[in-house]
Amino acid sequence: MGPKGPTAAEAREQMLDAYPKKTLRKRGKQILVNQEPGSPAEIGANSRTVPGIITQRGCSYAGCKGVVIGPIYDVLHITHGPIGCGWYSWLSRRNMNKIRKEGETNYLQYSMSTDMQEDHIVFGGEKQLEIAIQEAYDEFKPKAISVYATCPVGLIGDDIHSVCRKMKEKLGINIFGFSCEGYKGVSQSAGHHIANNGVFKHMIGLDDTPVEHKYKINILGEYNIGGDAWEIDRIFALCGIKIIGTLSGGVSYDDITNCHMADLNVVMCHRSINYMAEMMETKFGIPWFKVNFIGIEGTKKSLRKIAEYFGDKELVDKVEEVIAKEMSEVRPVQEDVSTRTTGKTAALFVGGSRAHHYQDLFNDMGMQVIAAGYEFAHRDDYEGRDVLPNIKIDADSRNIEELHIEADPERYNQTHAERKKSLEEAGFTFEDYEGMMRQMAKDTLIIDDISHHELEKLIELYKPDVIGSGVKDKYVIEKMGVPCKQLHSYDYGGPYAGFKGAINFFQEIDRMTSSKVWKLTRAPWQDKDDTPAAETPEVAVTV
Ligand code: CFM
Repeated sequence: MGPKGPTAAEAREQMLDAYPKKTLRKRGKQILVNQEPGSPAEIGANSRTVPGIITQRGCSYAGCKGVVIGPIYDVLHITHGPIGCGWYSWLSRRNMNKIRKEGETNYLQYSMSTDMQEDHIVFGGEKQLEIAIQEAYDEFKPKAISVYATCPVGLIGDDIHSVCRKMKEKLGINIFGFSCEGYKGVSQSAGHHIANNGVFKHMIGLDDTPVEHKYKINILGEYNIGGDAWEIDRIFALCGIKIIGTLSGGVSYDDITNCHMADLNVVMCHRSINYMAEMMETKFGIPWFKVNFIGIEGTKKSLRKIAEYFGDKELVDKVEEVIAKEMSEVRPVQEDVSTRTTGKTAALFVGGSRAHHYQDLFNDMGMQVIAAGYEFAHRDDYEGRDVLPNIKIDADSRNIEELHIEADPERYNQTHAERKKSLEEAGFTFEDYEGMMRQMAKDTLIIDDISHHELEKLIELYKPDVIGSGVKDKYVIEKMGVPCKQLHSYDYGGPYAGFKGAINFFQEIDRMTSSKVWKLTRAPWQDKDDTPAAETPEVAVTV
């Protein structure tokens, strides 16, 4: 059963119809009708946004400081730039954290900035940065300080890296900088790559203390939004698997410096951290594969794959026991909710991985995703990693450093590499991301970097029962009478990962899509006579 309304091809036509020729050609490559899921078409992803069409994208600084490194709670993060960049990246993403051991520090509630003024822009801001690092050190005595360049820093040419090196030597703590000027690349995705490079160069591998545990893993690309990482921690603790580091949700500096001691990396958000997975494998021989803990089917599959990787019967049995126990709580909720949600429709436009991951959760409740797209993902996140060799490198991507990594002569773990080889021979897959399009049904719409015009058209044509998106369009969507679930911040809710998270999500989506309120609301322009009153009524104003 397909959605009510025009065919996907007709809807695509109508979305493109309003555009001038050049925009139409460009957007035409970014709006596709999904073909047979086994053979995804080429999508024009990771290209520059057409100015003026209202994108949801963020900047490179947001991807670096805001997304990947900012959540490390005991590194002191200093934004080198005007105050606005620091302000807007201050706790606006719900990467939650709590102190886990006594004596630990959490700096996440602070926003540190060099507060650049006009004279710093004119005469240079390096001195100001040096003063800021000294002041921060004197006040907090942190283990490490990271510095982030904003647009003006790149424009005037402040050398943040030499200031960091100088202060590192002077203060004797780890201090490093990121050239993540907002304008680099076409979106926050560039900032992810810059962050991965910096974490790898300045933190990974600094602490070789062995970790005694039979099953040691890292979770890469999980940022603990709304407490997701805590739910994943809970499940792994039940299974008896040790997580050394979750990069970078609720993670400490020490966890990161020691996380190369893991036997396996599992990747949640492929977009933001695939670089790290690859670099860790090349240098330390740690194999990786993709997982998804959003959705009960995804969670079960991911847990089973991890158990299979270790290959111990004891672990395989334990994982099955945990799944059975958890499912006894999830199943009744799923069954109840599904009686109301089955057959309903959703559309998802989020970031670089959630527009895919959340399809699992909607499928768990019998809902159909009729249209989906990322804001800033690349072709591999849509079409699968096998297209990687065919992706053209353009000027915007060339801007970002590719680190040349080699196997560490002493620390490369041959045993892991051999285990990987033998498992592969038995049909086990590593480095495996199939992308969004293979999972979506034929004739659904795939829309990259959706514009407000296209989103409005989509609502007008299909009126999905719910849309998963972000704050930039939440209220536009709701004014059109469709409930919107923010899938970046979770609207103050969550967790949605794992088993308990699925229960939360089922209940919330059920409430949102079953509520009658959406049918009762009317936007002013929907009323026939919505012309403004001829006279403004007098209002008494008391001062
Ligand atoms: Fe990865 Fe993310 Fe996402 Fe992302 Fe993000 Fe985010 Fe996201 Mo908002 S790292 S790509 S840059 S899963 S902040 S936790 S929700 S856009 S889909």
